[in-house]
Amino acid sequence: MDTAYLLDNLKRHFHLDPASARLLIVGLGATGYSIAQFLLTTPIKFAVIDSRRTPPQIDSLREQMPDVPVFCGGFDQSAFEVATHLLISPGISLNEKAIRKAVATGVVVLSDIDLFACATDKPVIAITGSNGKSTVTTLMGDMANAAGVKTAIGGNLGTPALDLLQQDAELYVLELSSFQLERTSALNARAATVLNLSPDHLDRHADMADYAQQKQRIFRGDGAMILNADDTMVMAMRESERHCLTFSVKGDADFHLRHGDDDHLMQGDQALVSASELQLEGSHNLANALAALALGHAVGLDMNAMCRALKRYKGLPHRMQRVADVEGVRWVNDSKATNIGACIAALEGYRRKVILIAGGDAKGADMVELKPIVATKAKAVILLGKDAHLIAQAIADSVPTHFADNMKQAVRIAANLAEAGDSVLLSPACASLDQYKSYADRGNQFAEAVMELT
Ligand code: UMA
Ligand code: ADP
Repeated sequence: MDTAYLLDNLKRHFHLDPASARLLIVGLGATGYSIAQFLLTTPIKFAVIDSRRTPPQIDSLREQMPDVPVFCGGFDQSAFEVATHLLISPGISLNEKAIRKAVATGVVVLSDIDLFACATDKPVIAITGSNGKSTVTTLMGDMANAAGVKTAIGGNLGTPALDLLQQDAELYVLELSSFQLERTSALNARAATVLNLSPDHLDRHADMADYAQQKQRIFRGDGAMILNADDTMVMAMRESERHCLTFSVKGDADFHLRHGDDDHLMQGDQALVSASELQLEGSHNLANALAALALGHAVGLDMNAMCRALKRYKGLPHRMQRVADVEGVRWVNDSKATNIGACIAALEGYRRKVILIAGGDAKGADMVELKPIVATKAKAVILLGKDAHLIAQAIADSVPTHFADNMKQAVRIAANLAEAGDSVLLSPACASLDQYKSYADRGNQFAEAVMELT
């Protein structure tokens, strides 16, 4: 890494003078630890604080960096009082009292993504949206590598952005959450997209307008804006003086679909690839494919190579993943549907009515939005988790509803209801953490319960 380049950028963006700055890393999870490792290679002084008694990375930190001051078990105001800059992990709300107090006294907030942006001059493709981020990020990575550009992918996807710098890539593809964007101001992506917007994380954001505003921060700078022409909230972000490319599965756009017996993905009037050649299911995935093609085009990737990678791309587990066909019933795991938008997209993809397993932590969303699609696409709904009764109230009378205590029971109820030719879809519209370790754990428990039927 070019330290002089980094320090110059940090001075310009954040008035950060390495001689006098005292950084406080707030949070010692994956992000906080990646920041500590990164700062250790610079002359900048820092300390770490975490509200948990034993944060996930505490042992590694104490072993690798014994001289770094660490405060655990609460946000001690005195640690904040000596800080000039706060590097706040995405899992921590900016509304924390200690943070608000520090900000009120002029302490500067920045993120790991800011450090990343200040450290590299390589092009970045940045991807956000309520749904499809991980799919587009991984697909984009495959496409860019297929086009012969050494590419590293990460961010909200899993590998913290700063860890990617070790890969010395020619192009970085970052998946970014609203929490990461909320505290990021120095990123100037070569191409960026907000894939779509539907209610999510409203337990942390004040309202939908605030959530959208944080997502919009991905467009800071002067790179290409890739916009979903089918989403009015996203289109409202368009800046007329910027290079913009649009994508649509419904109408006209720079990257669109030509409908026919076999839909074609198009760039203008040029057919790129037919939908039947793809291994991805559902029209939402055609939108994702068009978005990735537009992003890649904006940074100059070879179109043929991108289309080859698209045809090979199999999708990610726990997203509309076929688990098994048992006695003529198809079981589909869409456990990653952690919000209403993803569940709606899943149901929209079905021609016949399905048996839906849903529920978990609704994260403050108004579940009434599910009612119309459930009424037309579900023949029964099985609900579990913290907000099961809230969802039942929201979809009242639209469809027969059952309650289950756990996934095994939900699968058994579904098996009793299902007839040959039916599909049973786990697409919870909720986060999993009230009952499971993660959405993957929830999906795995679903798959295991289905396997027990065979
Ligand atoms: N926490 C505390 N006290 C602290 C610090 C954290 O209680 O002092 C809690 C948080 O409330 C949260 C958990 O610890 O429940 C993890 O928070 P974190 O900020 O330490 O998270 P990291 O381990 O750094 O992981 C984060 C992203 N996690 C979140 O935004 C919650 C990961 O996205 C991301 O992969 C990682 O950085 C690398 O960039 C995960 C995620 O769930 C997959 N993201 C949400 C989503 O996709 O919906 C936004
Ligand atoms: P994210 O990283 O934004 O959570 P994923 O690619 O992991 O997105 O997909 C999460 C969920 O959203 C899955 O249930 C998937 O089927 C659904 N999904 C994927 N792309 C879209 C899209 N463009 N619109 C709506 N739902 C989508």
